[in-house]
Amino acid sequence: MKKCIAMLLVVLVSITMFAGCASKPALEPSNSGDSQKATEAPKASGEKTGKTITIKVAHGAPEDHSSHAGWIKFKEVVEAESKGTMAVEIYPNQQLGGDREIMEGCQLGNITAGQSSSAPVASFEPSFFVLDIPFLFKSRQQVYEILDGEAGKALLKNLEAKKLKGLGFSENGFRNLTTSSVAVRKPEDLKGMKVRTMENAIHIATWKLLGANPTPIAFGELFTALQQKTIDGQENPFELIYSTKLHEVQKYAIDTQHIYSPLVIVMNIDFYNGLSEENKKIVDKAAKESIELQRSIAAENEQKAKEKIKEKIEVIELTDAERDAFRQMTKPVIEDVKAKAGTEIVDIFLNATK
Ligand code: TK8
Repeated sequence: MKKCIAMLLVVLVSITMFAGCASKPALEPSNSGDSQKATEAPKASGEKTGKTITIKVAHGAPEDHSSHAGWIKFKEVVEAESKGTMAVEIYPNQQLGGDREIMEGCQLGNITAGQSSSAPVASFEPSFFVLDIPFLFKSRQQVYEILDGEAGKALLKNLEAKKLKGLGFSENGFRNLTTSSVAVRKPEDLKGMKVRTMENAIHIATWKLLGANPTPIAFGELFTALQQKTIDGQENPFELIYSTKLHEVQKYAIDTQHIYSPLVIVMNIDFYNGLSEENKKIVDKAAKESIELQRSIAAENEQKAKEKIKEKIEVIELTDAERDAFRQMTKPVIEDVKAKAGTEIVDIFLNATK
């Protein structure tokens, strides 16, 4: 009889254990290397969950976008260099919200680290509006030199008063217009066009100057808005357009290259300051190597994505003269940028990009 009860207990325990493993957690970190259920993120100030410090990362791009590869690299370096005393969980593809929610989560500490295009960051720290000056940067090399130099470091430093440790800038890329019905070649073609913008006053002002009707919509709602034709067009780098299939609900892509979008890499500042000096160095190293890798993949993917988009829709390649017409028409927005970001940071960036 005792033997039967013991056997029954063993069977019961194994069923319970199997059921526990098989249940899909509501939110599963991507490529986290374990199926650990998404737990409440550790509070800021480097709280330790048992022996391991967990860094909960969020980003808004799909897993086949270069920014995800960047965060995988971040995870690899942190976990290897810390010999497992720090672990990174990655939540991609807007699982924890869009750019604004990710920034807010990092400020509060319920997300440890994440990324946002720089445009939404300007709502948290207005000096970032300087990055929304149309046609500011001439090339990637110029972007990296400036953002990795004193000017970029000054912007990141400004985030600290907003509870965010700026770890660096990775790459969203040069932004291009797509439209549902108009083969845009000159600003006049934009008259009255409902162009989706990010929630950023300078982007809105820029498209108004071009004669469009700018409509700020969260990135997560963009595909549906285009599909349902509640808006006529949008603008994003080719890699992101392709990886989120936006081109499949558009008719034209135009290589306006009108603004370069960096991705701002941040961490909750109390969490960062709560780390040991050694672990801070590991996070800094992981961020640097992650950004280097991500930028190289993003540069490669831009051309590949453009070719893939060409297979589905017409890609209009503007001549320098055609692109310059857009540049000239957007020049007045510089006054709005100075009013919001401050003349000092604007002058620094204008001098650096001459
Ligand atoms: C993705 C966003 C996107 C941005 C936008 O999370 O909203 O258009 O360019 O890349 O960061």
